[in-house]
Order: sequence, then C-alpha cells, then structure tokens
Amino acid sequence: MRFRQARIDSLAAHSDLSNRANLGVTHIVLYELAPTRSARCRWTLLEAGLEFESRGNSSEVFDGEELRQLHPLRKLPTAVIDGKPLFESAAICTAISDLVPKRRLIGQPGTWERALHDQWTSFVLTELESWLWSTDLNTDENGFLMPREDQVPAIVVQNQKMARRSAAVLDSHLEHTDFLIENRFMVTDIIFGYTVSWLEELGWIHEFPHLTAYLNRLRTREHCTLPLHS
Ligand SMILES: N[C@@H](CCC(=O)N[C@@H](CS)C(=O)NCC(=O)O)C(=O)O
Repeated sequence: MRFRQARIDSLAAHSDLSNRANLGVTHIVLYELAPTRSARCRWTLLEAGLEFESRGNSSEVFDGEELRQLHPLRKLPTAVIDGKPLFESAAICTAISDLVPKRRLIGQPGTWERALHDQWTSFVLTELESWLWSTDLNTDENGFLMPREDQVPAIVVQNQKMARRSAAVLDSHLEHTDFLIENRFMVTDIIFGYTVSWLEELGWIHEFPHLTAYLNRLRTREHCTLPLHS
C-alpha cells in the first residue's frame, strides 16, 4: 500500500521508519478493539493522515493465534509496520508520529520538545495510568482481565489516592496551557487524553476542572476516538 502523505514528507527524513514512509512503502496493520488503548493508535493514524489496515475489532481477537504471535502477552494494541511487529500503545503512537514529520505531532529526536514528550508519556503511564489499570483489574466483574479469585478490591482505595496525586500535577499544569507541550496539540495529548477519559470513566475526574476542560477540548477534534462517559 502506498501513502501520499508519506511521500510528501520525503525531505524531512530522519529515521529508518520515516525513510521507509518517504519511499511510500509503509504498510500499517493495527490490531484494535474500540474501547481499548488501541483508540490512541487509531486517533494518531487519523491525525497522521496515514492509511492502515484494521484487524480485530471483536473480542475474539484475544483468542486468535495471530495476536499471540505478535504480542508476548497477547494484548491490544499491536501494530505491524512494514512487516515488523510493534506493541505498547505509546510506542506505536510515537513511531507513527515519526513517520509524518510535517504533521508536527511530535518533536524531532534530540529536541527539548521530544524530551518533554518522553517525560509526560512516562509520567502519565507510570504515575497515573498504572493505578487506573490496577483498579480495573481488581474490580472486573466478569473476570476477563483477572480471575475473580485473584482480585483484591480493597486496593482501589490506595489506587485512587495515588491517582489523585498525579492527576493534581497534570491538572495544575493544564491550568495555564491548552495542551501538554508548547500549548500545541501533539501525540502526547492523544496518549494522555485516553488516560484522562479513563479517569472520567472511573468517576475520579470531578475534582480536576482543568482536566475536564482539557478532555472537552480534545473531544472537539475531528479525529478524536475517546469514548464518551456519562
Ligand atoms: N501498556 C499497554 C497495555 C496493553 C493492555 O493491557 N491492553 C489491554 C486492552 S486496553 C489488553 O489487551 N488486555 C487483555 C489482557 O490483559 O489480556 C499499552 O499501553 O499498550
């Protein structure tokens, strides 16, 4: 499959991945299922203007041998970029953004913007999302994420306490800026946006007005894939 946008970006080549895109040979397959973290990758691909092949979009994808071959824990999202498997939603979103430098979804490697992308991505995933994930694992009624007998629901109190500390940091950062970096929408906002939407789903967002406003701002974007929660 060939991509017009990737060819347009040919002058800005700086990595193996973007060189491939510049030659117009990037073929992207995304294993996804709408409510999962794969929403980050779909949104990034749409913002990047890249075509891709979607696989999955049904819970049966978890049972298939195909996903097991590509992801050691058989998880979503997983992507295959020019035949090479890549897992972890943030890694996939970052690689996609690097394919289309002209879209300015991410700072170039070696820049301070890129260092801030790495900082906020790590912070969001390790200092905030981990507590939300633990909460889902330990309260999953159908035992799909973790067998009921292994769950420790009491951990949720501690998870909420830890999540609040980190959410407060991000809430105060977003008091004076519309987006995480340089006051400009970037892939870092796609990664974080999914986590904020998860915070909302758990009912833990109310005390953070700037996160609520940020989420509303992200939802006005044409390609936003974030689910709506009541
Ligand atoms: N850190 C990973 C998390 C991947 C993950 O846990 N995905 C979930 C769906 S959102 C999954 O595949 N769960 C199935 C399972 O845990 O077996 C990422 O960001 O991609």
